[in-house]
Amino acid sequence: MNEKIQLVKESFSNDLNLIVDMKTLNDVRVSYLGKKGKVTELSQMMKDIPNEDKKTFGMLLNEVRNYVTSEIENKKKALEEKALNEKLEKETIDITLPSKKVKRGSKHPMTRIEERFEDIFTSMGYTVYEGPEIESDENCFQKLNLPKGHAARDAQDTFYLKDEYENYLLRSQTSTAQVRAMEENEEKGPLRIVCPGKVYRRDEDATHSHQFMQIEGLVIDKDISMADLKGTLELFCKKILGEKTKVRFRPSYFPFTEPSVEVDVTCFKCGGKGCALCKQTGWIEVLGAGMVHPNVLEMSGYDSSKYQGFAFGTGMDRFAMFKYGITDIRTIYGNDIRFLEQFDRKDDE
Ligand code: 2U9
Repeated sequence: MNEKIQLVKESFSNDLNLIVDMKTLNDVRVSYLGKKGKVTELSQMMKDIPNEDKKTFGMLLNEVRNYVTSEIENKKKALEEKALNEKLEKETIDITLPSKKVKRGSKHPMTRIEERFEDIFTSMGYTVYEGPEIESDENCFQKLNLPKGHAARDAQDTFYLKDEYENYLLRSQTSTAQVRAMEENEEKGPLRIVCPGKVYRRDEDATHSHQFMQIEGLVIDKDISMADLKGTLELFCKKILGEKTKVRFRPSYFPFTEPSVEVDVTCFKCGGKGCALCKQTGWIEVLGAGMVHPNVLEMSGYDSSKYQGFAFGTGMDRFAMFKYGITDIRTIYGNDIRFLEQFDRKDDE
């Protein structure tokens, strides 16, 4: 009987060499340890073994079962390791391959101009203050000394909301944000802010877009005079357009300022000699400004006998057009990537 066990062991040792993959491993396992397997058959013989031999037979049987089980387990582990190594070998990543080119974005010319304006004014102690684009008629016109029916409203015709929102519109100037800042200032004390942002007008041609970018400033304090306005705007023009720039102030009219001025600078193309850009005058208009009208101060709760202010405004698109030589404002908003990329890494600002 014990020889039978020895034969099963030898036969298993030979069959081990047949194992080359999981399928052959399973076949060998079933043929020894399965229901009708050779080791299982040996166990079933136990009942026919004489009692005095049972112990030795049992020991040898256990030994062979353990041997078969552990060899099959070893083979299984070896096969799994081999498969893993083959997989790793196949899936090796070549880290020396050049990567896909990442396309770099570029700053929009309007973002560049806006940041330049903000840098200059914050360096003079101004805070950037922004307001919403949908505004009330009150903030956009009435609080700026433009009551309903005022003739100057025509120049700022915009887009109006309908039905229950008919008192709301797309703001035609960022002065609405300055009005908000004045109303929010509970002490009714000093203010020094610039308000950049989108504004809307019923306008459309090469130099006017239905939507453009404005920046307006407001300074309120005691003892503010036209001299502060002139000094501030002269400094600003020199910083943004170059130290050689000369500035002149012409009388003008705005409902929200009194007196009002328009600000011209010497043409940055010809230096003031006269060319096509400045229409041979040597000067280019760049800003509107004035001393804040007492009515405007009073309507937002300021005591106009104690406080004065100056304000100014300009279209940032106009500056972008000058600075980058853009001839049609519509290209700024066309989002053609070939146009926008031209301004990438321009460090001349
Ligand atoms: C308050 C009081 C006064 C802002 C000002 C201008 C003059 C001006 C235009 C120039 C070209 C805007 O882009 S543009 O159409 N702006 O000329 N803006 S004074 O005056 C204010 C603002 C707010 C409370």
